[in-house]
Amino acid sequence: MSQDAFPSIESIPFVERTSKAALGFRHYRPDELVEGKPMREHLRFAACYWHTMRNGLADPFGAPTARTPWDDGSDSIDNCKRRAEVFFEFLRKCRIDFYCFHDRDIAPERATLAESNRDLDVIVAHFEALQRASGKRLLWGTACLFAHPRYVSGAATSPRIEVFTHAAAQVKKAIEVTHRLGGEGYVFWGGREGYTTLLNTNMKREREHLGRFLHLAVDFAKSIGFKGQFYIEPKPREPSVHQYDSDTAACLDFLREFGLLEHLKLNIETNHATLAGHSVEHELAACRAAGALGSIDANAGTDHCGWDTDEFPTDPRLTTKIMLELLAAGGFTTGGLNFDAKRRRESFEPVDLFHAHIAGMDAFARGLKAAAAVRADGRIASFVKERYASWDSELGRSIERGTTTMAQLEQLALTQHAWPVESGRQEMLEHILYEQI
Ligand code: XUL
Ligand code: CO
Repeated sequence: MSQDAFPSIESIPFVERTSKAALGFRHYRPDELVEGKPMREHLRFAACYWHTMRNGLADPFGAPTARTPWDDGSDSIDNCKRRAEVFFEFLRKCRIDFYCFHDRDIAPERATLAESNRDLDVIVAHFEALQRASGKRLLWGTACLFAHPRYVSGAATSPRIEVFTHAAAQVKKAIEVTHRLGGEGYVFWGGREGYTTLLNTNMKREREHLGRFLHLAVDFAKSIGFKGQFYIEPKPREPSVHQYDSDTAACLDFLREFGLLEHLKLNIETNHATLAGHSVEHELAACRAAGALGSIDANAGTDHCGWDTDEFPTDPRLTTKIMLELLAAGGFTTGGLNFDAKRRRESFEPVDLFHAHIAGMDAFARGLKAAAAVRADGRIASFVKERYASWDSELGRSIERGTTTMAQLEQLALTQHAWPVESGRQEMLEHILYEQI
């Protein structure tokens, strides 16, 4: 296994909060118990292959800046293998237990599907060996159904049946290799499953095709005994102007409409939530209410620009809100915190990969401790409980059960002349919350 891509860095140490060490975890302690469970099991950190190993940090105005001395820039099998080794060295040194990938991140697309599959198998065998040697695990796999020009008008929602067919074959293979690597899940992010103008689009048919495509995947997974969790990842735009999986509500509606809700949970990404005009905690709460909270793509956006900037989530106020929702949902089962995040273009040195992930991991460890403290304190939860206490009455139960009619409510309302509404105390609650961080 490669040991020398980051020669000056050893396994990241655990340091005191006041330490001035350049690299060190100030909050993350994998074995520390929070609410009776080790931090590593609460957080289930994953690094993603596409940003960590394949993102050169180019932007629409400039060339890549990332320094990757281990990478010769070719798509040779040797280069793919070397990259994988460097990635596992990074996972080990940064104490990250899981990872995620797209098929085309780890092995190149060749001239034919058969050749692409053949080379993918060679690389997957290498990943298998690296996993075995390191104990690292695959959180989820996925297929890249958006980069190749054939997917210009969508994959499962392409107007061309040949493109749908190719996408199905690509997903079949991606599920197979995810299964082979013991992946705990498989993600569908819509990519180009949407449209730019209705003038050329049959929306009804495209949505039906997407529903059929997901059923094909579910049936195939069953046929090979893949028991991992399927996820759908909402995002409102980019690359399409309108995406069919635009936010949690749209995804839940889609899954229900096509009979898929029992087969898929959601993978919620912070920056996608903010692009949809929601907070990430809103999206997580919406998933929790539907019993569909699966996994999290951990990142952050910039308020001042409407793009998916995929920044590392370093703000403990953000991570505390996420962890509050996650703890309320009972924590992860198959899911985890996948850093779908890239360094800024100016953070181009290899050591910045460590700075970025450590900052994200420490922010989440801090958020976990703060969320647990908020729950132990109990004031916020009891405020919310008290706020709805009138619904715990006999009348409340009866309305909730559906055994009260509108006419009965009218009778009550005619004799009722006061509405004891109370202050929502938002500022007080925010004060309590931020005190714990
Ligand atoms: C794109 C995005 C993807 C998915 C996996 O915005 O988030 O990387 O997470 O395809
Ligand atoms: Co994502």
